[in-house]
Amino acid sequence: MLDLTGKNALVTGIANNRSIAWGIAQQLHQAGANLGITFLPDDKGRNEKKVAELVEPLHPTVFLPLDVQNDAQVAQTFETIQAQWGRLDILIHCLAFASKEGLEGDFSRVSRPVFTQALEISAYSLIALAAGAKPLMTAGGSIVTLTYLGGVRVVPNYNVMGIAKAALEMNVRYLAAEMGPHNIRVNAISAGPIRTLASSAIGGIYDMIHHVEQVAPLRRTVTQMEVGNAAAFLCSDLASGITGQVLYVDAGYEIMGM
Ligand code: NAD
Ligand code: IMJ
Repeated sequence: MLDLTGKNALVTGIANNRSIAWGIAQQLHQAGANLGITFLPDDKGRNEKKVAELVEPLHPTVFLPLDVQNDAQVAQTFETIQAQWGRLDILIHCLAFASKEGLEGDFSRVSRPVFTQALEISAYSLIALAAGAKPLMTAGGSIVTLTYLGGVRVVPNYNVMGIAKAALEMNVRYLAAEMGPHNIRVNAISAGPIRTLASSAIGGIYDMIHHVEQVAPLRRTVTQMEVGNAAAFLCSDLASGITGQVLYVDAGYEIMGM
């Protein structure tokens, strides 16, 4: 049985009810985990209000602002967890960002600042959060991040995010090697395309989703809940022998060559 009772789980990346992180948070809650939720703060506090209302039914015992570009907020997150929970068991990294110019046009035109920001937010942040989590995962732990096929194959317009996901997937392997002796497992889920804030803003996304529906072995896309189920599995003792892996939750699309 998938049981996360008594486990403390920190979930990043919830923006709204379409977020993949929202699907993951619901499945972790259903499996009995105690939740901490972070939100990306904005000037008017709108995000905080929206995310607070959304997650209220899951009764999070920690609720914190976290912009991964802000070192003080990263440090504060783990100080609060240390003080409130004493121990962390699960970390969900479910966030990415590239400036729009980095997601269209000729890849070779990507500027240094666009490249640097995409890599910092989407890939470096996993290292920063894993480093903060490590000393709190005193009974072992599980870290899960979200990646996409565009990090290993060329997907139109994914451009700079493809490089960020390639770096993220390699981060998973180096972190898994470092943290394995502490019984901390680090894995990624490579999700197929899902309609979220991050994907709906992309030109041609509906055609790409339609293509997956025609070609993937299951002839459909996947849901946030299916990704959430895979994340709950990876965080549970059922996955105690799995680390450093990229698990495709994509209706089988990745195996197809034609
Ligand atoms: P989303 O827009 O709901 O989530 C992205 C999250 O990133 C938001 O909550 C946003 O607040 C957060 N974020 C951006 N910059 C941040 C920063 N500086 N600090 C902290 N948080 C920040 O979209 P989503 O599709 O749920 O994306 C979640 C993850 O899933 C991303 O890593 C994305 O690459 C990955 N993914 C998405 C798909 C898809 O098709 N939607 C497929 C595969 C992988
Ligand atoms: C993103 C771009 C191009 C093709 C894409 C995507 N496909 C999919 C996505 C086919 C599925 C969504 N995805 C996997 C992402 O990781 C998206 C990341 C992202 C999205 C935005 C949009 C708004 C913005 N910046 C972004 N940064 C990262 O301003």
